Amino acid sequence: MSHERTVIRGGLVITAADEVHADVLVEGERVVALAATGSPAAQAWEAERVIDATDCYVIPGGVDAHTHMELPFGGTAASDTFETGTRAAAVGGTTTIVDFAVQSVGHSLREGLDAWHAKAQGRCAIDYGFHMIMSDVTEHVLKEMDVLVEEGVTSFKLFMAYPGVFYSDDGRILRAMQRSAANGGLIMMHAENGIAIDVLVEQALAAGHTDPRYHGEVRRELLEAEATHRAIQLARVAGAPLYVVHVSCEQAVNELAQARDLGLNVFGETCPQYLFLSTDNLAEPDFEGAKYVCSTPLRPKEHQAVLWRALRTNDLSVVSTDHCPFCFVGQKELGRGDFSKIPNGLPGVENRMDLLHQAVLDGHISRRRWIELACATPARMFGLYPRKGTIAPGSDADIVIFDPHERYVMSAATHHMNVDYSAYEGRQMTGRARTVLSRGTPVVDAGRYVGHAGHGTFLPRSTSQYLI
Ligand code: DUC
Ligand code: ZN
Ligand code: ZN
Repeated sequence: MSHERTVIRGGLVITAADEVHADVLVEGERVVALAATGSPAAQAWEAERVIDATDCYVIPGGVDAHTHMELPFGGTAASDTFETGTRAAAVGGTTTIVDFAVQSVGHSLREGLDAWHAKAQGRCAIDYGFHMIMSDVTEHVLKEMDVLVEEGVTSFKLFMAYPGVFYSDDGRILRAMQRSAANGGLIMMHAENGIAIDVLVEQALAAGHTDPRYHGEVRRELLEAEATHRAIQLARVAGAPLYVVHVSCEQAVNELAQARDLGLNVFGETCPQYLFLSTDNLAEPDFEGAKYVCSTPLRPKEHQAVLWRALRTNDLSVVSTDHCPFCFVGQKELGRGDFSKIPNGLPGVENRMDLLHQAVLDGHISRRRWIELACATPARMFGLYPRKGTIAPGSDADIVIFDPHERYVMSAATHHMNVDYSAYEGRQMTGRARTVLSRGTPVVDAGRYVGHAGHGTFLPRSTSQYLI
């Protein structure tokens, strides 16, 4: 292993805990020391590589705990591979993803996990871990959960939506929660009542309501709130913690807030699309709304203020992307004339850190909360802290030199994600990653990708550190 030294001089180091003007010393793949800029200790450091971070922030690399590279869905597959998706993540200042391996119905967790290892190995630009999607909770699968926890796949996603595909009924959910209560795994829940939604889909199509905006109408807020409530009660019965993914609306936030007020270990995640986009986008004419079809769906913009408040009060504690891109041409178009055939998902892995910085500028969250939501808490929640999610002696040198003044316009013409549109096309941004280190190696320099496929390694994770 290389013991090359890098020193990052003159920046404002921001972690979830502190903001300090400090220089950072990196040796090989790790951070070894921080010292006040200009102090004798910092001045004495010598290094092969010196990075000038004057007027910049020095922040931990982003941890995106919810991505779906190459996910097979709706007869097609997400358009970013592990190679293109992790490259885009790096350019956007994210140095760790936790993606979802998928168990198919009738197959074991092992088969699903092996398949996802094969897709990712040797292809990633940054480090990656896996959660496991469970689509078929049998006695054998419950036993496999214990083995996966031992292997560092310590979180499991269940779906109350998508009957016939990923769906688990309440009995299967309860069994998986009981198992996770015993083995330390964390259950992640897609909380929407898919059985009821499918009735509304059928009725909408029969009434001739085929446009993308009906996707938002049938996936009712109440059906997200109801499923969130039910998931919380099942977790209580099982004595298990619960992490609810992609929370989109006020009614679901209220369920989480109530549970947390009772002191339950229930956590919520939201995503930039629910904070910055709305049903106005889903209603865009000429089928353009299909670009914004994801589940849970976008909501009327009144919900955004509720989500921001919940991010401040910690009723929501993580922002990840649910990155699941499908090209407009040839993929989203599968649903022309039938919104239920539009593949569900939005691109965003490249945009999250910058959008949340925009939220700092807009006064929604503080700089430290930005880092907490995007780096530290996801690392803790999924057993990666303090290796990831902070800048401290002993941590991996996953570091972003972030220029908070640089202006640019988000656009599909310039982004690195393998998708033919941007959900944020034309948005004026202030602040972006200038240099990105992944375990001490530059993967982005002057905003340009300089890494390589295969640099990223698989991260076996410990169990959730949510209680810490
Ligand atoms: N939601 C999406 O939008 N895409 C993939 C899976 C999901 O739950
Ligand atoms: Zn989901
Ligand atoms: Zn997802």
